[in-house]
Amino acid sequence: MSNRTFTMIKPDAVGNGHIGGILAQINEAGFRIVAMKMLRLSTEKAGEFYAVHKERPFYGELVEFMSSGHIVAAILEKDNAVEEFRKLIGATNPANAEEGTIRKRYAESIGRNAVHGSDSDENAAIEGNFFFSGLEKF
Ligand code: FUP
Repeated sequence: MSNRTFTMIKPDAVGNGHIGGILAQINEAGFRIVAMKMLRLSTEKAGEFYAVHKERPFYGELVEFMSSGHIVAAILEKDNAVEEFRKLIGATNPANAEEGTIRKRYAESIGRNAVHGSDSDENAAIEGNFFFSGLEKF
């Protein structure tokens, strides 16, 4: 069990003005921000990040969406961070997400679903290192 996870606030939520609301909910849930930045991914970099989904039918749309506007990337810390954060964000499809979860509150659809959360400790480390150097983590 690791105490770190990686998240992105996706272009739909950034564009709809929900950075502040989502960060407040993350703070209230007891996560510490280890690293954070706002940036726009190129289609190439978005494709690289989601390479595990390359063969899935939604890959092209996912890459296009994730490079369509700015995102906020962050590394978060809390005991059992990966599992705790996935509980906080709710199901991939907001229609199935529990009341009060970030996706229930802010996501538009399964594709435009407001936030990313790592699905394992191993991926949390890989994804955090994709965006942040050692000098950018506190
Ligand atoms: P999650 O771990 O909850 O982010 O979900 P997945 O890893 O299964 O999917 C990664 C991203 O692909 C989702 F955030 C949104 C997108 N996706 C779709 O657009 N359509 C789908 O049917 C499934 C996922």
